[in-house]
Amino acid sequence: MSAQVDRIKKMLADHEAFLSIPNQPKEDSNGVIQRYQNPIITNKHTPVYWRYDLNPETNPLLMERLGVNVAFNSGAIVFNGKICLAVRVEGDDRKSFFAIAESENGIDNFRFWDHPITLPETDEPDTNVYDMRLIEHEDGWIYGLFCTERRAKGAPDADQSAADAKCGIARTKDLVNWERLADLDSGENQQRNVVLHPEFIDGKYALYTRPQDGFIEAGKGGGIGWCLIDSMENAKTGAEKIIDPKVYHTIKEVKNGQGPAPIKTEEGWLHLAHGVRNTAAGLRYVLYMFMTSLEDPSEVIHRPGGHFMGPIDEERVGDVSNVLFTNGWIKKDNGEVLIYYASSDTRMHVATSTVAQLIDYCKNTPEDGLRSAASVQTRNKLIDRNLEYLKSIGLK
Ligand code: M1P
Repeated sequence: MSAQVDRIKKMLADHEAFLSIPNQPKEDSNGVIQRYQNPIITNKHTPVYWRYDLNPETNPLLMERLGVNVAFNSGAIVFNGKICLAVRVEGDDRKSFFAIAESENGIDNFRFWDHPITLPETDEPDTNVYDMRLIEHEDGWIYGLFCTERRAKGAPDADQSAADAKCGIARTKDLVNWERLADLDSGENQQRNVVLHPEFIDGKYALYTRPQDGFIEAGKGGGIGWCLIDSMENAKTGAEKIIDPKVYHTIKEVKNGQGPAPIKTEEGWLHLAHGVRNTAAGLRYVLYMFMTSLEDPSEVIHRPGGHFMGPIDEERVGDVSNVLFTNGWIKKDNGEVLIYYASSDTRMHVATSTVAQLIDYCKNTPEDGLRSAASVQTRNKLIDRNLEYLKSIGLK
């Protein structure tokens, strides 16, 4: 008995030491964002008492009972002065659930709250829920919009992987007690990456959508959509307007999706999204940005070309390799922006930037010219300006 208690003490102490490791910025930066050395949340950050049965009577060998496979795609919010992430935790049974992890500085020392979120179900139980966006709406609620998947209606017995995907909606005031609302009725069975705009538009709620016919096939969809709805209760989309389409031979040729809710700035709304392209090695997911107008958030005013962040180094490898995905970021009062992103459907990272840097990036990164010749032209303009400048300061 006491030997078991000693082992538990050591496990808890080792875990505490692991959670307390400080996270330092990586040495290099492109001047737009600053990556950090360590992932901020992994499966190993989940509490020991979520995974082990600690009672010697029921687990004399102190073996792990309920493994956690990965911890990734997290929504983000400042709550009671702490940075809180609604982490997508996936057990070894492949079911995802949401759990809040909090940190003082948003860079390290993330700790999970004692229990995962108990998310109420609708009359049609979810098989799997994932990728919650946390949105503090001006109506006073914190909304959690997420994807709910159930086995595809009418799928033949032989096909046990086809899924219908809808936008699930829940709301809370304290991140503990959640009220589940009806799933978004968009007349579609492939609706992922739905995000609520934080402000009313013409007295209505505004949603970023992603209408598709299948996991890959866009069909009549194909891009980030926008629609206004009267209420979040029994929410129903009307006409969806595509505001940011997928485009041939770009970083979003296969599909794209809004990341977190956009950040309001004096010069427009900053948007972070993911774009997907096809490769011989499978799909590649990168992050990209754009800006929309303050007067009309469905009007794109800046469209920087190419990816904002792509998977690098250890980020490239995981359960679904070559993927960066984001559904959370935070603007601090001092203008700093904490960008929460997951790599390869396995772990969470943070990168930092500022509102000023992100606006500069969006305004001054040339648009994708959509042809190799146009790309060379754009690059030559930069080279010529630089050579002239270097000569003027005697360095060429
Ligand atoms: O595996 C990569 C991502 O695939 C899906 O994103 P999308 O719907 O844009 O293709 C989601 O399942 C997401 O969770 C996952 O990270």
